[in-house]
Amino acid sequence: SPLHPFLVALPKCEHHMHLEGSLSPELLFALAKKNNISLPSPFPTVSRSGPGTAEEQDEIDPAFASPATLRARYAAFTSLDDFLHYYYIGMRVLLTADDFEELAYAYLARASLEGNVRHAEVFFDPQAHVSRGVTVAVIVEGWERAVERVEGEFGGGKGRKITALLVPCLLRHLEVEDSRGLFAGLLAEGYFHGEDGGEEGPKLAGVGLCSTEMDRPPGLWKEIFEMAREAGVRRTAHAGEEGPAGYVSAALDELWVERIDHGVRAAEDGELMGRLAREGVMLTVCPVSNVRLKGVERLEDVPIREFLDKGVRFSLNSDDPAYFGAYLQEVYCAVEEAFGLSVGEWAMIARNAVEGSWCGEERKREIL
Ligand code: ES4
Ligand code: ZN
Repeated sequence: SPLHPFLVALPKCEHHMHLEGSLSPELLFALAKKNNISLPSPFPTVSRSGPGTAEEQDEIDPAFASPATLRARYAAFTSLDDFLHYYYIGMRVLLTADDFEELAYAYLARASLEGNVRHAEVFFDPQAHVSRGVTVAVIVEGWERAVERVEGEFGGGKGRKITALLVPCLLRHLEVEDSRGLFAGLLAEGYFHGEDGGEEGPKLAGVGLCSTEMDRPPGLWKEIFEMAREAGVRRTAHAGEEGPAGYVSAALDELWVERIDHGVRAAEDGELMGRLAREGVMLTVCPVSNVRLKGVERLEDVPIREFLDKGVRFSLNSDDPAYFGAYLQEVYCAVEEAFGLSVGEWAMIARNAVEGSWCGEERKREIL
């Protein structure tokens, strides 16, 4: 596209990238080896006493033969849950603060150098780590070392190239009580920023909700998000990815979220589209993710045109770049390829992404 140099130079903000979703197959295998973590065997179990148990059979997966076979399997995801199966296996290799530092540094450096990403808000899944004995303190330690290194290397102070915030997501496939315990603990330990933004002091910029969507309506997390609202903790939730438009409304009405992650199925409801436009709710759309998880057949089927025409604000995001094969710069290019947007439309998309960020107003002015 003739717009390619312009799209690379656009200062970008990313709001929807799961740290664990930036784990490349190569780093996954390297950390499994370093940490002595067993992955599903690529070979059928041969047992003298007959076939293995159901559990053993579950741990046979030819995709784990090599990084290349794993990447090939990622290219054939059939649904959100099919992806999540691999995503949760992959993150088992993350144990130490060093591991999280390496993971976060690789993402932030690439975002800055390849995509001119100026501000990144990165999700992680505390429950999936705490359940393995890896504490939030360990993850935050690794994260902060990565952010410090990136800020040091890519320009510190006022004109620094990239700022980054960390946002825990509660996991929808687990019992609500599990979310409550985790969230109440983080709140009591003073992990959260207030709504005024800023990067100093407390470690976490808000709270999100992700994982399996079908049959797990947002309202189940109402009391927990009420705790967040009362404590002045910013809120967002995945909704309308596989689930119906009604889940987007429910996230707004029952969780008081400021943003909606994905939200693409909102386009099926004209009234809801009007509300999103009126209230200025930003959708963090992940078009390549939607294609790879079969929410839509082709990128052209993501309702980008509808959002633009109806004045629904959105940012473009990579979601799980190592699993879906596209980092943010590639997502921008893929969207341009599919929709052929104008320079004015791209400038507005990038500006809305800055305005919808959870950094302070001062930082927004620096990026704009
Ligand atoms: C996710 Cl694509 C997607 N949807 C919901 N939850 C997630 N966690 C990581 N990626
Ligand atoms: Zn996501």
